[in-house]
Parts: sequence; structure tokens; C-alpha cells
Amino acid sequence: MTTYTIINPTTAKPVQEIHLADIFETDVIIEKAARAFASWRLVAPGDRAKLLRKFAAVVEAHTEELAQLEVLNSGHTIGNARWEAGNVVNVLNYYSASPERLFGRQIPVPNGIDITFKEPLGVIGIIVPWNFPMPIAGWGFGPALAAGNTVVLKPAEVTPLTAIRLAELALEAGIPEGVFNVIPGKGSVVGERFVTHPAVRKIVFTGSTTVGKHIMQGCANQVKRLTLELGGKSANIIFDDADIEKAAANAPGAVFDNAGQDCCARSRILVQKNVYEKFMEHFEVAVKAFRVEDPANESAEMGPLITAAHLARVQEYVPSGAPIAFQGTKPEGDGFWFAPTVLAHTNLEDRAYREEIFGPVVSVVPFTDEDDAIRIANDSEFGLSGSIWSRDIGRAVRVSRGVEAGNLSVNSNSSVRYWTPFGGYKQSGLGRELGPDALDAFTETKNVFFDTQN
Ligand code: TAP
Repeated sequence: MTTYTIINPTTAKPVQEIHLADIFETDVIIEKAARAFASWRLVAPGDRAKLLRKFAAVVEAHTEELAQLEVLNSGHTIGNARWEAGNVVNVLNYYSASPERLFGRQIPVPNGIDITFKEPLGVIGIIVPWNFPMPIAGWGFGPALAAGNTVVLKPAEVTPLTAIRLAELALEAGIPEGVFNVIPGKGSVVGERFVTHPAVRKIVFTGSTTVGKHIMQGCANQVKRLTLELGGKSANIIFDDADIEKAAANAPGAVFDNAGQDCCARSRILVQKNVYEKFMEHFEVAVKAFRVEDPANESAEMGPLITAAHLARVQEYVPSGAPIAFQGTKPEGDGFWFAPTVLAHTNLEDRAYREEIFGPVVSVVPFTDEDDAIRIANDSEFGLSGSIWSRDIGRAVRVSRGVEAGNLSVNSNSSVRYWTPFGGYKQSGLGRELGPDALDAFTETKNVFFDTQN
């Protein structure tokens, strides 16, 4: 029997042993989900809606428990962890409206009537990374269940605790046995099996671009449906006409939130040359004031990195001699701590500038004008998120249209709103999650023609 020892990233101490499923156990659960599909898809739309609302209510009643579990397992700040549990509630409530609104179309055709139906796919395999265990799981299972699919979900090996609890809460809410299944295990075992098992009709994968490409190749064998949410190296673009103090005060949160372990982290800050010095002065004050501390403290703004191995990886991006402009603080002692670090690059071929570090490290680069800003922002294989700070509405519109990224904010660093579509350009992903159209990714369109001439 294979197990994994969960380590609390704040203390580096073991928390719990988790059994990792092998391929046979995975198959048994996939087959159970396939059987449950036959009845779940037939649950009347109003009843499925009620069950999802009940599931949301039960999760809401356990918000604090789930949040504390995420602090323990993932080192998330308690404020973030409460938001994350709340996001699952919101997503379930939002998509509970969908079963009763899963409309097809009646399309005018000669000699008959033509109707489209939105039909569920079957078993959906959701593969979740360790950086946002609850929200990323919910963005998949909320709309998937609403559309009438059943779900097998593999949490990241290192962060399974909240997903395991969510599956228990689903049963408590009355979601039938077999409809929502969480299978803790290795990506190379459970995740791979989702790709190869013919009963799994779609994969929703969030994680690294490297593993995403591998999964995409595997899905090709069965022309398996696939949504990919992958890496990022997003630009935070600050123009000279912006509120520089505000942009600088907000910039640490835009990249150091969740210790930079955020696919939407604005890990490249592009500042117009003539306000570069002013921005850096204010930014330094904000970075040094950013509270990196025990994530269980209500005042914490940043906690530790997820594992010792990840800490070592992040450290490699900041070798001695790295162009450090300034750094924030970190606690002493155990735990996987890395101080917020600001790099002022002159060489834009540096690994630290081009690659996704997934830690609290940001690069700051000057630019001359709008075209230069767009050119630098787009000079990346990624295209997930980003911000534009300017008081000039025309400029904000032009630059928003020019930047190749799926989710942009003007005079704000927010990325995720469950009401709006989320996903990446280029190697940041394929398809969109959330928003009003999410069920399109969990249904097939069936077209039926009725001949009225016979
Ligand atoms: P990965 O190493 O890619 O792992 C993600 C998930 O895939 C884990 O559950 C992992 O299992 C599993 N996996 C690994 N190898 C697999 C395989 N061969 N077949 C099937 N599944 C496999 O990523 P990570 O380090 O956990 O997460 C960080 C990455 O996720 C970053 O690049 C980040 O940008 C990206 N991310 C993107 C988004 C969006 S929305 N675009 C959101 C969050 C994170 P194990 O845990 O067992 O390895």
C-alpha cells in the first residue's frame, strides 16, 4: 500500500498519512462513476438544481473547517482560505441555476423542425494542482455536475485534504453515491488512468504546461475532450498617467499573494521609463511592509511555499549575483519560507524573467511607450492574465486589445470572478472555465431534424 505523508508547510512537520490509489482502485471508482451517470443524467433539472444548492449550503456551513484545513495542508493565509471555501459555495450556487436553463435551439430549416440538445458527456476526470486546491476543483465539478455528468477528481498528491472533505460533504448534502468521487493518488498513476480509461470522456487539467502537453497527447488517442489551464508569466503594465502610488501599493498583492504560487501572478511589472524611479520608491515601501508570517494569523498576507522541494526550485531562480533590487521579510525557523524578492532585469533572456517561477519573485522592466509595452508583454510563450494601469480610457482599451492574454484588469489586479470566463491564450491553456458559458465545455451539442413532410 502506497501512502503519502502530508507536511504542514508552515512548520515542516508531518500532519497525516494519505493512502494513494493504485490503478485497480482507480478503475473501480471510474466504473462506479460511469454507473452513477446513468441515473444522475436523468435526475429532473429542478431536483439536480436543488441538490447543488444543498451541496453549496453544506459547504458554506463548513467554511471555517475547510479554511483551517487549507491553512494546515497548504500554508494558505486564513483570509485567502476562507475566500477559497466561499468560492466553492459561490460556484455551486451559480451553476445550480444551470440545469433548469440548459437550453438547446430551434433552428429554421426547410421541410421540418430542427432542435439542438445539450447532453452531458459522461464521467469527467478533473486533475487539480496544489496551489488552489478548493477553487480549481470547484470550477470543474460545479458546472460538470450541473450539466448531468459524474466526476472523478484527483487532487494534487501534496494537498488532498480539502477535496477529500468536499466529497464527504457532497454525500451529506444528498448528492448520490458515485456521482462525485475524489481519488487521492499520483499524477503518473491516477491522472494517467483518467487519460487512458475509455469511460472518462473529458479531462479538465490545471497544472504545469509540461504535464498539460503530455496529457493533450494522451487525449488524442481517444479524441478525448480536454480543457487545459496552464502556466503564466503575466504583465502588470503601469503607464505614466496612472495613479502610481495606488499601482505600487497594489503590486505586491498582485504577485506575492499565495506566495506567488498563482498562475495569474503578475510576475513581470512593466513601468513607463519616466515614472520608473517614482514607482520603485513606493513599491519598495509596500514590499517591505508586506506581512509574511504564520498563515493562521488574521493579519498574514503571505505564508510559506508548499514544499521543501519547491522552495529549492524557487531559490534556484535567485542565485548569488541575481539583480535583486530589494526584498521583503520572512520569518525565521522551520517552514518553507522565501522572502518577497524584486529583480530589476537588464537581460530579458534571464531564466527568472522568462520562466514561470511560481514563487514570490517579480521582475521589473522599464518601457518607453504603448507599442513597447505591448511588445514586451507579448514576448512570452504564456498569455493568461495581466493588468493595465492608466487614467486614459482610450489607452486602456488599446492596450487591453493588444495584450495576448485571456484575463485582463484595468486599474485593478483581480483575475477570477466566477461570473466571467477564465482561461489562457497561447501556452497558458485551451478552453475557458467559469462564466455563463462553462456548461458548453461539459456538454455535447446534439442536432435532431424532424421531417414534417412524411
Ligand atoms: P503539475 O505538476 O503539472 O501537477 C498538476 C496535477 O497534475 C497534479 O495533480 C499532478 O499530480 C498531476 N499530474 C502530474 N503528472 C501527471 C500525468 N503524467 N498525468 C496526469 N496527471 C499528472 O503542476 P503543479 O506543480 O501541481 O501546479 C503548478 C502549475 O499549475 C503552474 O504551472 C501553474 O501556473 C498551473 N496553474 C494554472 C492555473 C490556471 S487556471 N491556468 C491555475 C493554477 C495553477 P501529482 O500531484 O501527483 O504530481
